[in-house]
Amino acid sequence: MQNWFPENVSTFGGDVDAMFYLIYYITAVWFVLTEGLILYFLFRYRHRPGQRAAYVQGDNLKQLAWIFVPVAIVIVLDFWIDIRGAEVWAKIKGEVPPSDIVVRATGKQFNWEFVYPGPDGKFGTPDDLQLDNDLHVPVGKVVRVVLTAKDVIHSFFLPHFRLKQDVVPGREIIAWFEATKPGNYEIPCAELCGFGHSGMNGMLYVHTPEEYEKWLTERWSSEK
Ligand SMILES: [Cu+2]
Repeated sequence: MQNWFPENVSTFGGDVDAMFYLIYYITAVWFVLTEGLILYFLFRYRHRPGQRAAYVQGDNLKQLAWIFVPVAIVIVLDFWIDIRGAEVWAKIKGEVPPSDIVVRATGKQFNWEFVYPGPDGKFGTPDDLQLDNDLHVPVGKVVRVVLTAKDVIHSFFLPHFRLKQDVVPGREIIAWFEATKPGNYEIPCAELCGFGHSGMNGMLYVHTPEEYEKWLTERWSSEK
């Protein structure tokens, strides 16, 4: 199953993947168990000449157990998934860790606008830098993304980071991630947002600390 996912390069990606595996294995075992039982009963109680079928109303406790025991097992398995899922949710969505970098990301038909606050660390000042579809971050740092949309609902998706967050006009939603490996990773829009939706695809450049410093220096010395 490992190969079904894109490579995980975020600090919390492993926790999200663990949830996928948990649900996958629980449903796989349950599927084999129930389908196996159906096949067994089909064979065991198949038609034989001269044998009459039993008339079962299912109204006594012994027969009702066939419903209630599986229901109880399913509820226990559900709670298992819920409890594990709540831990992962709290880690990713509950508390945003102190951030090293803050970027504003705005979804619009049909691209991502990324705004950096610049050396003064404040948005809305002349040293802000806006890039279309390109997001540059260093590896091993907590990046806080302030998400909003200009027109319709979009969805900020970092498949390699197991991060997906709806982006809603009129709201500012905080997301965060920390990259574990330098490289280039896609930022598709994961919410059908119009005829150009499929082409709405940004690129996340995860740099080594030295590369990132170099990028910062080049950006703010040449353009400002
Ligand atoms: Cu979109």
